[in-house]
Parts: sequence; structure tokens; C-alpha cells
Amino acid sequence: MKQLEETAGKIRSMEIRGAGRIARAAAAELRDYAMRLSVDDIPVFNEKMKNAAKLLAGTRPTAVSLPNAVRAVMRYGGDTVEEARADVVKLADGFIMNSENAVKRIGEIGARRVRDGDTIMTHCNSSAAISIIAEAHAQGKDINVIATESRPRMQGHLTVKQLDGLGIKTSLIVDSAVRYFMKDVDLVVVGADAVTANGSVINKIGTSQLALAASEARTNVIVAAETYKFSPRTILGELVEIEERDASEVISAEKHAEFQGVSVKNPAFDVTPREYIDLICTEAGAIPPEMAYIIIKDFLGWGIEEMTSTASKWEGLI
Ligand code: RI2
Repeated sequence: MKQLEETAGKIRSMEIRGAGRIARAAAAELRDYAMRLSVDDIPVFNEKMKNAAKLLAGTRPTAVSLPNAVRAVMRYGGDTVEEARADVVKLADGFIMNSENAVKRIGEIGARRVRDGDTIMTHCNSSAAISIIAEAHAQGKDINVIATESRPRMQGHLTVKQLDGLGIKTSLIVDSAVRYFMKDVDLVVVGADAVTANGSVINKIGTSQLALAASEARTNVIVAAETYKFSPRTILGELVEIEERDASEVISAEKHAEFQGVSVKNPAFDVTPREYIDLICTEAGAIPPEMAYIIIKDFLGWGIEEMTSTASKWEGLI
């Protein structure tokens, strides 16, 4: 139990972060938890797995990759604990492998949209977005990247470190300088925590103003998102919950105490409407945002069936 709670805590505190990475971490934890469970009784095994799944899926509310990963593993079957455990391992390893391949494939597909000499703006720290940028660079294209700090957690520092390590020319800017620099930008490439059925993209707070500035400047916006970041629940009319994080990420408790009447708002994500997005680059291909519904049906259809079935074993996990 200790390790399970530790992993859940690391995802919650963002020690493990990034929509794809938390999905892989949750799948790996479910696999390891199943391996550690020393029970002989299949109903007991199932109950413990279900509780572990709920704990992991509830750690961060916005990145749909997380419940999608959990549900993909929780599709396991088996009449005995041995069979069930083997299936959990197979499904978890399969998810992790597909996820890693998807990020690589997105890089290959997305890099085709990057031209030699382009200046790319990116926001926060997205492995999928960086995969596109890194592949374009590896192909010998001469590119410049402008990366935002991404307050309050400063994930932009991770991005510039990674890009610098790859030898890519990179500038770090404050988030509020996005429009100031947009005139120099040829392409915006960002990641996603969730994509809704109508093609809206939920990503790190500030993404929508970057997209708005890009739209004003007639600059294309590419979103890099694996298919498991698409939200089946939105087909049922649900909205994606925007995570509100602690005030201490924005201002120290000490400083905050000086302003008695001031509340701090700290939404971690925002919604970019599909009108501002030219392309969503998935491992299944580069699609217009209007095609999000098809991706959900084709790649997560099993999830919708389970959600709407009264026989679902794992109610509420996706
Ligand atoms: P990849 C991150 O969320 C960022 O919003 C980033 O754009 C998105 O996940 C996708 O990241 P957070 O965990 O899966 O930093 O592409 O809140 O790495």
C-alpha cells in the first residue's frame, strides 16, 4: 500500500507530471501493485485493484490521459488471481509501450509541418510538443524556439533545459511577453491535457491567450496530443474539470497573510476553442480539431460502451 500511496502523492504534488507521464506512471503503479498483492481470492483482488485505480485516477482531475490509462489497465479479465495479474501486467505494459511509441510518432508526423528556418513558440513542458521540435531539429531543420516560463510552476525551465541539451536555439520569455514576440513566430506547438469531443483543447493555463495572439497574427497552432488524451466523457456531455491548485504556488503563505482580504486564484489549465487550432497531431495522424469525435469513437469507443453499460465493473473511472 505504501508504494501505491507514494506514487499517488507524487502525481498529486507534480513530482511526476506531464499528462503522458502521469498516465504511464499510473499504469505502471497498477501493474506493480497487482504484482505485490498477495491474495488468493479473485473478488478480493478485484476490489483492491478497484480501490487502487480510484486512488490513482483521482490524483489530478484535468488530464484525461490519467483515467484513460487506468481504465485501459482495468479492462483485465481472469477467473483466478494468477490470470488476472498476468492480464494486468500485459495491459499496463502494452499501454506504456503504445504511449511511448505515440509520442515518437507524433514527432515524426508533426515535424513535417516545421520548415527550415522556422521560429516555434511553445508553452509549458510537453513531451509530445518537444517530440515534434526535436524531430524537426534532428532532420537538420534550422529552428529557433521561444519558450514561456509557464508560471506558477515554471515548467518552461524544463523545456529550455531539454531543448538546450539537444542543441536547439532557445529563448526563455515571461508568459506576458507572448503577444510581444508573436510577430517573430512561424508556428505555435503546444501539448494537451485533454481534448474534448468538439475539438477544444485543455492545456496549461495561458495556452488560450497564446492561441488568441497566434490567431490575430495568422500564425498556425499545432497541438500535439496522443489519442488517449481525448475525453470520452465529453461525448456524454460532460465538461472537463479545470484543476484549481494551491494558492502557495502563486504567493508564499507569509506574503499572502499580509493581504487579509485578497483571495488567490490558481487554475492550472484553460480551454482553447477549436477555432484557434489548425491541427491536432496524434499518433493516428494529423487531424483538424473537428475530427476529435472520430478519434474518441475509434480509439476510446470501448470506454464509452463501458461508461454507458450498467454492467461496468469500473464505474466512474474515465
Ligand atoms: P505531455 C502538462 O500538464 C502541460 O499542460 C503539458 O502541456 C501537458 O501536460 C502535456 O504534456 P502538467 O502536468 O503529455 O504540467 O505532452 O500540469 O508531456
